[in-house]
Amino acid sequence: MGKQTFPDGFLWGGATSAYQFEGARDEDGKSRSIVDNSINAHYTDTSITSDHYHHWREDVALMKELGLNSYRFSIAWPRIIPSGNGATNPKGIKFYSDLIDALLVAGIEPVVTIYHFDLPQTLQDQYGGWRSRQIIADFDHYCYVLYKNFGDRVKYWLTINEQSNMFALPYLLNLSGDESEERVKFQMNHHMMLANAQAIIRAHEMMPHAIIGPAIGLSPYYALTADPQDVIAAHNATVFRNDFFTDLYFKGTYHPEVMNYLVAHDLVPDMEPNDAALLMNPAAKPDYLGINYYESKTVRAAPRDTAYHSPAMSVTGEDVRVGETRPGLYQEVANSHLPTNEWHWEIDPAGLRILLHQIYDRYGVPLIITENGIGGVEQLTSDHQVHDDYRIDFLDKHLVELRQAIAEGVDVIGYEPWSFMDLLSTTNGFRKRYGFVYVNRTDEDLLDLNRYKKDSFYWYQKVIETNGASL
Ligand code: BGP
Repeated sequence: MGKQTFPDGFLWGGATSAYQFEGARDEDGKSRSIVDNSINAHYTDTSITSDHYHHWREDVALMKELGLNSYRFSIAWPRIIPSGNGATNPKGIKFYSDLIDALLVAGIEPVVTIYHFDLPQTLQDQYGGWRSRQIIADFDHYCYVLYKNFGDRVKYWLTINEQSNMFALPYLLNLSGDESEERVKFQMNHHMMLANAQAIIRAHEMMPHAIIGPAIGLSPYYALTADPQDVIAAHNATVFRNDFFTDLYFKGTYHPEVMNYLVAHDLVPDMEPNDAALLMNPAAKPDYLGINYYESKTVRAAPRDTAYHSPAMSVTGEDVRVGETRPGLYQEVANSHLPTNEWHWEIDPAGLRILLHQIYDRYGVPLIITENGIGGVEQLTSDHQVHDDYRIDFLDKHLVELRQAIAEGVDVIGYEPWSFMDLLSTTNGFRKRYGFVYVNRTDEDLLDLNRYKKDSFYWYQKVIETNGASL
């Protein structure tokens, strides 16, 4: 590999998720998910979004024109098994089966997320969703259905999206974010870890050639100053926000510092005798790790008497964002060295390289960037163009750092920026756009849903064509 390019066979892609992109919320037998029911208070709902469900052929043609050789999308559990744990929906199976076939014909490798926040509401109603151990068997059955129907054609699988960020967006789990729910969150997390392990074991059994692992939202944590107390705070945040999750994935064990904290605060989840064996089963070890990277985080020491604050982002469509405080451990603060986007997310391309080194040093497994991108308010010109130079600048700088990390020895197999096409932002609706392709609609008005290529489309096309040499 020359310094100027990426490895041969590098996966160049783009990402989306079902509830943000498909629409057809109530069509062809699909039931509602918890996110369908929780995301509609402050901007448009999930009923139509980008209407990919009805435009998928055109969308795949655009992917091909862009030059993608891979595409990350998620499957909606309530479209495949509307009751959550009963009969499969043939129309749901057919939709994804046709999509996968069309992708393969176009030379695009599907990278399939099994779970991207959209738990069937029926399971939430029946037994509290992830609060209950019953979810593990139901998730296993859902995975079985996916592997049986698509395993012959899909090689790359992602189990659960952003397990760690579900702590940051408690509404995604029907939680309020209060400290009183800390125990529930750790219990849900335990169930997700078991479900993840089971999903990987089953994948390895049913699809020996598959590559499977979770996709997690991660940030490197910086100390605000060289005060050793701040440095310890950065260590603590790294342990609680990153290592805790990734250790459970790759080592099958609770990080000792987190476990001590859980014991001291009476937060240890209920566990059963076989749980440890399942988590540590060698067949449950992920083949790779998907990393969603948007920004780094900076922390300082938080005295014990500081108030607890969950890392909640308010889902109001407004620019509200409050960092996390864990008393005695760390407190998130702004980093004055970094510019921000319109929603105060800090822009830090070098942070990607730092993070990749941290994770690769710790686990030594192949990595894939499953999300990375910048959202903004955009204007379609009268001649149907979108001049998104800020996106080109953001992605260019992140790809340069990614290329550098690879040159320094980190094994990164692909890049799936968020998002291939405009879709419903989880926290800001259609006002915040992420795509290479503009979708002509707003939160208030569906307009014609036409697709228009942005400037970044042509820029990314060139990057892919030259395997990164144009950067
Ligand atoms: C990640 C999610 C995506 C997407 C992205 C952008 O956390 O996995 O689903 O939403 O963030 O965030 P937002 O839509 O809130 O701007």
